[in-house]
Amino acid sequence: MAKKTVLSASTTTGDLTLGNFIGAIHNWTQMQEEYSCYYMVADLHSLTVYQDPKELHQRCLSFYAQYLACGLDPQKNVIFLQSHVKEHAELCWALNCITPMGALNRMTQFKEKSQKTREINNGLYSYPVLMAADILLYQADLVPVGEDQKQHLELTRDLAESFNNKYGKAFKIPEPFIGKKGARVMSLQDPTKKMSKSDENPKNFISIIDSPKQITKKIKAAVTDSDPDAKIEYDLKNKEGLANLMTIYSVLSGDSFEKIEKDFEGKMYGHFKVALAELVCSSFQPVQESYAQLMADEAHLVSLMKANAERARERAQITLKDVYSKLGLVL
Ligand code: ATP
Ligand code: LTN
Repeated sequence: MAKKTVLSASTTTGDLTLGNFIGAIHNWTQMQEEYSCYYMVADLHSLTVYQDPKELHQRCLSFYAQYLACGLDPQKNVIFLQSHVKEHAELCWALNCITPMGALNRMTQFKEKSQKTREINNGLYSYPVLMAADILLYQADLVPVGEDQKQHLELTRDLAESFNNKYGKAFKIPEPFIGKKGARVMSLQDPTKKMSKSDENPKNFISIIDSPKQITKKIKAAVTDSDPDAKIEYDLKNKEGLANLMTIYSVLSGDSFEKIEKDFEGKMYGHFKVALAELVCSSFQPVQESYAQLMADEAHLVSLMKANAERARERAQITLKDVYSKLGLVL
């Protein structure tokens, strides 16, 4: 039987965080053995918020290297930059023309992001349509994402069904794949808010390329609660800061919450934080070593990008041709 197809992506804003790693990339690396995977650097999506051109250029290279450093294999998977496959923008336009404005008005990420931005552009508004194009171009069966992307996935499914009903079946209906643990890693300073790589305050997130010193400092300063006993217990309602740190510990170590509670019985928050910092640093050490090596050979990185983009385009062109033909355009 043919392997199922997986597609996922991250936008080129900031550097990948511990939240992206646990909520997304960790699952991506596990899926690459079993599925036919497309992992994309969503550089076009990042343009919805102003990016300094020089910084963006550098960040695209850096992001590609961060994907590979996290263990994604460019021979086993297709790992590419969105802007290298022009079919994304073309399918996005076709989908824009069947997207009800009302559906976009309901997108919570747009509502949140537009509150933070002074100039709201059309790209930010139609961002979920480009995301739908990313997924549908490759006929993805599964889309591994964090919880924040669930609503965008639902829109993708609605658009695919709507097109299939109007013009004939062109798209597979994708399913979201949301991990059981760590699908929503929270900010270190405000555990009611999602950890986000574009956060203005770097104390809120840990980047996968932060130095061990920075990682330790940020974890030690993470907000917990005022329990006088500082008991290590998983209590999402009353101890959300600690629950977040325990979730990170659990995903990275593979230990259950019960085991963590037992191992840290009688210990205080400070002790747990030191152990967590050591675990995060040791998990990121091989990633950081590999990242440094990859960034030292830009020509090699670019040649990998180009070869992978060619493979992505081969698949994307098939879907786009079919869509254009179903729409009645002259091929
Ligand atoms: P930005 O701050 O620019 O919105 P982000 O940190 O939210 O960035 P994205 O590029 O939007 O990251 O997301 C990449 C992937 O990581 C997506 O699958 C998303 O669901 C997942 N993800 C993002 N933040 C978290 C988080 N805090 N916890 C778990 N998964 C996350
Ligand atoms: N919008 C996503 C990034 C993204 C994506 C995709 C995720 C762009 N295209 C396709 C999955 C599939 C986000 O995480 N902000």
